[in-house]
Amino acid sequence: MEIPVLPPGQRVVRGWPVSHYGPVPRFRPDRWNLQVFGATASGTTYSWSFKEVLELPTATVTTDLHCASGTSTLGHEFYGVPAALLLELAPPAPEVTHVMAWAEYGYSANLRLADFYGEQTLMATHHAGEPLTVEHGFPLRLVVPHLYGYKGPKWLRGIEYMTQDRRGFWEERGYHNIADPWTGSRHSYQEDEAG
Ligand SMILES: Nc1nc2c(c(=O)[nH]1)N[C@H]1C(S)=C(S)[C@@H](COP(=O)(O)O)O[C@H]1N2
Ligand SMILES: [Mo]
Repeated sequence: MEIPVLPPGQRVVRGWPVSHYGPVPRFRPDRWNLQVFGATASGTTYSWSFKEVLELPTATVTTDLHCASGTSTLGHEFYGVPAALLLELAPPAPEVTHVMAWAEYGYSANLRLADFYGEQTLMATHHAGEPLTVEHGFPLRLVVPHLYGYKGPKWLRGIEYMTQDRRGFWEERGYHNIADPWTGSRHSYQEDEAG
């Protein structure tokens, strides 16, 4: 058996427990869209129906997931639309430095543009060959493998291009603005530490 390499302070839990704040939203295909808004290069807002999202080019990413509370789940195979592709389809203005990923009910997570652009960052529609379950984010979930789980909104609905940083849901509630698990950057009070 392969011994997993875990970020500091993490322990493996079996399977794939569900964890999030608040209720699970109901998917209404007729009302659902994915929007890219804020500082787009063209000044316009972009919008895709779920059917249109399913027609976009896809990639597969296999990754472990690390929750900032200290649990990790291993070997997830996600399939969906690379974030880098969205940046091509809806180019950001040159001044854009960060994005806010928005989910149903106002959940949000801010990311540096470079983290969103990361080659593993994916807007997943499928997990292990099956559509995501609603508890794990159906119809669309952001997966940012190199950051703690709170940077990956389930029930993703929008990407806002920002010309300066602004804190998202957990980042406003004591969690680290960058959320790098490999440096154990869990809490906002760690932000003034070197590195
Ligand atoms: N919309 C939404 N997305 C969310 C959260 C949330 O509360 N709301 N929690 C995040 C956190 S802290 C983690 S660890 C993962 C958990 O994902 P899972 O339930 O699929 O294991 O979802 C992330 N995405
Ligand atoms: Mo988490």
